[in-house]
Parts: sequence; structure tokens; C-alpha cells
Amino acid sequence: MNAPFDATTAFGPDAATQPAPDHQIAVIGLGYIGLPTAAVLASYGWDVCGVDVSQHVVETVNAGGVHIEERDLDRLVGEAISSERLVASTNVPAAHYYMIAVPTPLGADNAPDISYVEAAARSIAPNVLPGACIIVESTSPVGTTERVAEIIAGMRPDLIMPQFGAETGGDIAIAYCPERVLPGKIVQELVNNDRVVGGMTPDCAESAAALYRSFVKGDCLLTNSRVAETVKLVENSFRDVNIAFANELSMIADEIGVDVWDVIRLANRHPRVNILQPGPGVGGHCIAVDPWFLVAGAPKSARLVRTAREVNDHKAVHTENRIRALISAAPDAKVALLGLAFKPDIDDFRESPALEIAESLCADLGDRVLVVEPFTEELSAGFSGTGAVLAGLDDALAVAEIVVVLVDHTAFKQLTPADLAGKLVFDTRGMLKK
Ligand code: SAJ
Repeated sequence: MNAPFDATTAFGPDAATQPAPDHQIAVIGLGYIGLPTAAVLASYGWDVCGVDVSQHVVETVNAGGVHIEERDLDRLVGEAISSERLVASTNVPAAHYYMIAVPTPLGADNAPDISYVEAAARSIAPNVLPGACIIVESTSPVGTTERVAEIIAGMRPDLIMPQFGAETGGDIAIAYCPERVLPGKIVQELVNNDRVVGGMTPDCAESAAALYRSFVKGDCLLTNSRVAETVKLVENSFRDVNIAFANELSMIADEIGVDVWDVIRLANRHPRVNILQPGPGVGGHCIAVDPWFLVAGAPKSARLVRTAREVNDHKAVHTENRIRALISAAPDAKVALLGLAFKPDIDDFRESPALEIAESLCADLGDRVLVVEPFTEELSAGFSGTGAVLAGLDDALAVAEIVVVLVDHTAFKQLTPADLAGKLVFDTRGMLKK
């Protein structure tokens, strides 16, 4: 475990001849998690090489820029690049710590696709040295960390791998530490949240925790890798199930003719009731995806988790049907659709029910629709040829007789009853009630 580094490739101009000291980190994947993590690590004095397969991403970061919108990220990356603590590359260097933060999308039949994690492990293997620690942060099905060890073992028979469940590690450490930061608050939560650090062995967990303790103000909670993998899936499934309850309530309320927002507001005055908010469905790359990983691991037992996913997906269909019914009641009216992002005040449109609903509506009604989305400068390809236009809030309200709130962006919360007087309004977020 503690054998010294003798790297043949490391960071910097003399990389080929320099050892990789224990303050060097390679972060594989410069996306929503990897880039903020790389920049935060650099701000805490680590020498970080951010690795991405995209030349565009690498060039943008090396120029001190960002390719994603996230509060404080541009400043942090700019400072990290100027201080020369962060460099981006398409190649994986030798490093003391490797952090894998690549996507784990859903494959066919909602099965997890860990091919990017596997590719990252293959890219690390050639240069990894005794004493290094490989940490997987990507949300992953249970057993992925052991799969990483299997890949490295296959490519590096010279290294002794840690064995899951053994008391001590091998030549290298391998651990799982799930990211759990909220988009929109990533930089703040990276430092302040508690972390669950799961090692293949207790030594592996200690080795990974040493990295997190250097920049995390929250607690580092040590466990094994399979528990840590499960914890991540459970966190997002917990939220999905609870949102599904709110969404199901909203559909029940529609059917029985009561106001769901009043029901939830009043029920939540019970000391042990805390119902979440219904919406047009659940979006984003996490909560709409990760529960399926749990279902894939235990398809017979995960009945509630599967049903919650189905309820939340169905809520988007239900919402679209209700909007269509409203629109058909005023066949010539212009329609303002407010918001496309997957949640308020964010420029992330991944798995967004608002976007899916808007695209579907515009395919039929495009020339009647004005889309208002302060977090984009142009409508995405799904709107092309529909005739729908991107408009400012005031311009859209000036002509639209029907207004649909799909996302409760702060910019929309200023709307007053006077702004909407005489219009047909459908508020999928209960924004106007709050
Ligand atoms: N939503 C509702 N009603 C609510 C709350 C949320 O409809 O009451 C919807 C949102 O509009 C959005 C979706 O749910 O479409 C997800 O939003 P979110 O804010 O609940 O969560 P994410 O996807 O932005 O981030 C989650 C977080 N997980 C948990 O809160 C358990 C975050 O901490 C994770 O790091 C992140 O997933 C991730 O990367 O896994």
C-alpha cells in the first residue's frame, strides 16, 4: 500500500522523468461533478489534472473557461488555471489519486450503462503505480467498484489488488465515494456536505478519506464500497419516492376536484408530515435515472421504487394532457410556455419534463407558442421547424391568452395577478399559490 511512487509519466513539462508526488490528482471526466471537484481541489492546494475525452472541453478549461453553468464555477476554474494548480488534458497522467466522475447513463430497458466507468478504469491502468488510490464518484450500480478493480487487475497483473471485504488493501487502494451535491449549489455543497467513503477494504477507505478530509468541512463517514454504492442510489430513490407521492396526490386531487396545493400546505402543518411539491414530472440526470439502478439490482423486491419512477414519468403525460385540454378550449389563442429547465434557476435541460412537454406541444401547435426560458439563448433542435419562438417574459405575456408555468424560475415569481388578468393560466408548480 505505501510503496513509493516511481512514475514514468506525471504532470508538467518534465513529466516523463518525474515521480508523481502525493499531492497530484487526476480527475477523469470534466462534467457537472468532475470540473467543480477539480477546481475545488486545486483551490485547496492540490495539483489537479482534469481529463476529458472532449478536446473542446479541455481547450475551454485550459483557457480558464467553463462549458457548463454553475454558480461560482467560472471564477473558481479561472483562479485554478491562473494559479497553475489545474490543467486539463485528454490523456490520463500518473497521479497519486484518481477520481472517476464520468456519466453512467441508462442503457436499454433502463439497465445501467457503466461503459464510461469501465473505459476510465482502462485509461488509468497503464500508468497506475503502487501507493495510488482510485476513487469512483460516478453514481453506479452496486458492484461497480469491484468491476474497476477487476479491469485494473486484468491489465496490470504486476499489482496486487485490494480484495473486497479483506482487512487490508493491496498495492493500490480502490474506493467509492458518491457525489451528493445539488446542481445550483455544487461548489458550496462539495465542501460542506458529509461524504460517505466506501473502501474495498478499510485501508482503501482510509486512503480515500485522506483526500476528502483535505477539503470537506462535513464529516467523512467510512464504510465499504458496496454499502456506499447503495447509499447513493437510496438517497435519490428516497427523494423520487417522496416526489412521486406528491405527484400522485396531485393527480388524485385533479380527479376528485380539490386543490392539491391547499391539501399539501395544510397536511404539512401536522408535526410528522412533510409532503414535497408536485410538478410536471421529475427531471435531471440523477433522480430520474438512479432509482432504476436499484431496480436493476433487485427487480423483484424494488416494487415501490419502480412504481415511483413510473408515477413520476406518468405525471409528465398527465400534465401534457391537461395543458392540451386547456389549449383546445381556446383554439386560436397564443400560448406562453414558461420554463424548459429541469428545475428552477438552472440551465440544465437533461431529462427535463418541461422541455419534453414543450417540444411535444410545439410539434402540433408551434406557431401559436411563445417559449420563455431565461436560461437559454436559443431553442434546442427539438423545436426546429415547429414555428415556436423564444420570447422574453413581457413580450410573451403581451400576446398570449394562455399561460403555462412549467418551471418556477425566480424570474417568473415576480408575476402578479394583474399580469395574468383575463388569461387562462395553468401552473404546474403551484408557483402562483406560494
Ligand atoms: N422536484 C419536484 N418536487 C419537489 C422537489 C423536486 O417535482 O418537491 C423535481 C425537480 O423539479 C426536478 C427533480 O425533482 O425536476 C430533481 O430535482 P432535485 O432538486 O430534487 O434534485 P437534483 O436532481 O437536482 O439533485 C439530486 C440531489 N439528491 C437528493 O436530494 C437526494 C443531489 O443531492 C444529488 O447529488 C443529485 O441528485 C445527484 O447528482 O445525484
